[in-house]
Amino acid sequence: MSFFKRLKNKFSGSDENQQQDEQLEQLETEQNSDEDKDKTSKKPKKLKEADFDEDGLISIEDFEEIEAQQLGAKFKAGLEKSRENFQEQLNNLIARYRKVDEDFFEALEEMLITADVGFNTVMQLVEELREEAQRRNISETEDLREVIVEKIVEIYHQDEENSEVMDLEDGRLNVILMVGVNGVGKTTTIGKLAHRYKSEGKKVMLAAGDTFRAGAIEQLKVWGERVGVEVMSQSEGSDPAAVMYDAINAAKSKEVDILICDTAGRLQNKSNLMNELEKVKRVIGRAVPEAPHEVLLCLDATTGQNALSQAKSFKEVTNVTGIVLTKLDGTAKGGIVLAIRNELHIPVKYVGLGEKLDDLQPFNPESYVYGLFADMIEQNVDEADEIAAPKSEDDDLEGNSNESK
Ligand SMILES: Nc1nc2c(ncn2[C@@H]2O[C@H](COP(=O)(O)OP(=O)(O)O)[C@@H](O)[C@H]2O)c(=O)[nH]1
Ligand SMILES: [Mg+2]
Repeated sequence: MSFFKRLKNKFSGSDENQQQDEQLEQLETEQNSDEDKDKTSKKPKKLKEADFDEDGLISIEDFEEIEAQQLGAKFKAGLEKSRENFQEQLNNLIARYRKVDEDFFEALEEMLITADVGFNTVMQLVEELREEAQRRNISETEDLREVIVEKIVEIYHQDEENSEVMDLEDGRLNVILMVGVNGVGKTTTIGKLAHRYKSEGKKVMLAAGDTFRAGAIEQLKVWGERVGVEVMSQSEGSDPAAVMYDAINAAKSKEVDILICDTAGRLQNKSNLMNELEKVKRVIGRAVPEAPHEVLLCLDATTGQNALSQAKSFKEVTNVTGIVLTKLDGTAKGGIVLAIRNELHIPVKYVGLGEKLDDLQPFNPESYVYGLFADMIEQNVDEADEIAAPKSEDDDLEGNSNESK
């Protein structure tokens, strides 16, 4: 099965499912004007009575299938701006340079750099494309589409030591420290994470460690109420390390599974930030060995290369274990994900795809490239299928231009 076909089946459902669903829908809604049935707005697999066992449960396979499709839909919606940009640019390139040559590769490099993919990553990616094109004897740019997308995933996987998986374990107090400059989305992300872990059945607590910015404590409390988790706080201006200390003790005595700590985002003065973060980490580490288990750096995708330099600064002052890339929905330059991964060697653990509670999703390179190229992937697969099995055109051959009998 081709790479595109595998992605399409995984994230948007196989055509077999789709056809069954469409038949079902038609039966349900009688005759309906189906002219404007939008191919791009596929819904996740629908369950039928036969999919449930006698206990009313669905199989793990069905569950995973639905989950993948929901994830595909989320990434597709969140990356809409980037997708429009990427697909349009790539289509233009392919139309302009029909033959695979140096001019094409140079234009492709330029396009990817403009999309925030990052210089070194672009050089590596395009170099590998050159080799692959030569090895597979690809001479038409049209035939490079799939290779380009496949290479993006491959490049992402190269950095093996970096895993997207969170270091969270059952049976212990897990501590997550959220860091990043003002306005990148730390507090919002904490709310979304709390919602996610709580709905997974975990006992979650939040610590209002941003005691510096006016309103920050209140903002976290609002999230706590919305999600239904407890927030430990002290008054504005108090020592964040003291907030953490109290929060950890409370978390221990209440047998909390996951404690998520908010922090202030001052980067203007690096040595201050370093001292503050160091102290916070020390206090946490003393109370819970090995903690914080995760130090997540929040970066705002819409700030482009600026996000990269923020990451470099934070990496200098604290041991960042993962990135949360927020506001991917707000940028057309979704290539920043690749730059972060390849130039900083820190895994992207979550991405923010919108402002709703469930718009924070675990990062995964395949759902990412699906979101980035979904229409192109679907169109490509459909065309390949048509070539493999042309539709019966008997009606047309017989000159029947309409269905009237
Ligand atoms: N569109 C969008 N907005 C986001 C996302 N994450 C955060 N925001 C917004 O970014 C703004 C700043 O967020 P906040 O959590 O206060 O940032 P903090 O200063 O780092 O704590 C808020 O208006 C959030 O709604 C996201 O993934 N998508
Ligand atoms: Mg905040």
